[in-house]
Amino acid sequence: MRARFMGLLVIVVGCASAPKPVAAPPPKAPPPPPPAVQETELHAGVTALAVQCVAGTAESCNALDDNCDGVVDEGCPYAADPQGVQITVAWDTGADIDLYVRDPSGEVVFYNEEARRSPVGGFLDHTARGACRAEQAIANVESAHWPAPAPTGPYAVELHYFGPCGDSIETQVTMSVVVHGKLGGVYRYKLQPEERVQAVSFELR
Ligand SMILES: [Ca+2]
Ligand SMILES: [Ca+2]
Repeated sequence: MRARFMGLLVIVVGCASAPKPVAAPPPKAPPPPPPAVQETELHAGVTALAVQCVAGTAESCNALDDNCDGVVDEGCPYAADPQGVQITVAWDTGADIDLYVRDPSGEVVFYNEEARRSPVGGFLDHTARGACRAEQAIANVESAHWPAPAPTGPYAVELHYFGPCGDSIETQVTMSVVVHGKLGGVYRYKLQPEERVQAVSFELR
């Protein structure tokens, strides 16, 4: 009886130690490239700026990539996330300029506190009133952000010269677009008092 039991034990141990075939993992597909700015349309008078930067320069909060790293205004109180989409405008007078962006959801992202996020996540991460609220740390920059992944589709960037807050004078506005840490375009336009204009539109795909 004892001998028969031992024989069964040997058979069980032999089955447990048999090597199992290991399936090779399927090859990973490379990730798709991030979307890029396509089919840009500029309003009359809007100019596209060539790259104006010097590697190693300190970055200023001015809607420009001063240090040539592809990211605009990193280190400023906005633009904390270089992924997704960032649209930044800066201007050179004490005027109160407002940024409006119609995004791929069809809704407009602007300073309205009650509509802080568009259906695709867009919001203004910095608003400003120029000399109307000169106590603001950065009073002549507005910036909009869409978290990653960058929503694809049409974007329309509109500017409004809301109030002069002092002299009513022509104001030069610089606009920049960054998509997933890559500069998609920099533009400039001279906005007249009370003017409202769809300055730049583009497709992200
Ligand atoms: Ca930079
Ligand atoms: Ca800058």
